[in-house]
Amino acid sequence: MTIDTAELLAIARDAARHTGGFLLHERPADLGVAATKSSPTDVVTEMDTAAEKLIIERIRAHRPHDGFLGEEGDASEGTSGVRWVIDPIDGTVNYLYDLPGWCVSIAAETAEGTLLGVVEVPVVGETFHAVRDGGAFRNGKPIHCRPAVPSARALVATGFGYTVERRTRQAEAIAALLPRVRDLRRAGSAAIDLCSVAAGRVDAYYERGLNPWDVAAGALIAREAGADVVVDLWPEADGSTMCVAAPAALRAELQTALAALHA
Ligand code: LIP
Repeated sequence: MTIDTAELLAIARDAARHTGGFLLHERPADLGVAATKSSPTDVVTEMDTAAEKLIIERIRAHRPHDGFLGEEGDASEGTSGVRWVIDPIDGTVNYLYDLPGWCVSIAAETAEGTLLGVVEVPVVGETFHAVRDGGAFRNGKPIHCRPAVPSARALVATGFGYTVERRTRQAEAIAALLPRVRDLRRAGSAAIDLCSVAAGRVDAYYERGLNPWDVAAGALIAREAGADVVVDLWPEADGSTMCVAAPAALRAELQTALAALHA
């Protein structure tokens, strides 16, 4: 079946823009926690659920035979060969606290992998997108990752899990890493962190325990911006893997350092 990538990108951008506007302008002043997942701090709000429903409705209106995988539980096999991977709010805790670091992340994948990705950051009015082999863009302008620097000069983004066990290990690793890099940043959204690598706003990003919807769009955008991105490193018994994104030479150096720190 021939896939019209331009059509899919237009649908993804429309859904991300529309949902981003809904989340930005309709956020209840008294927004609270509607449910929790892997721990008491792994939260879901009513807006996460509403946004995922909105995205799927908007896409399905154009693409009734596609499949879906959403963070908030929407999962359906399609018959078209296209599956949409959706994080309706990446950076949910930031959204809950009315901090700016949240986004809508939408990717379309086929049997060959991720075909396109859109990351909409409404509070700052930025839309990142990429199509496989088509480059990466912010608000329609090409973006590229920074040239590789030695890790001692690298500004490194990372994130933390929600369980005490994982956070204890992550704290030990980051305590050892901090003196060996320029500095660290913790934005609270994997998709935004990956887009920051793509736009040259950080030199590198790593995090263990991400879900497919956290990385689907951002990993393609970072790759299309010239970064090396690995998302399935060092699988552990809990099913978690490590994601590392950076220009090739720095990615290799950072990966070696993280391995030595048992991150
Ligand atoms: C978030 C990730 C972030 C991670 C947070 C959280 P969510 O996803 O994007 O990188 O550090 O703990 O998992 O839960 O906001 O969709």
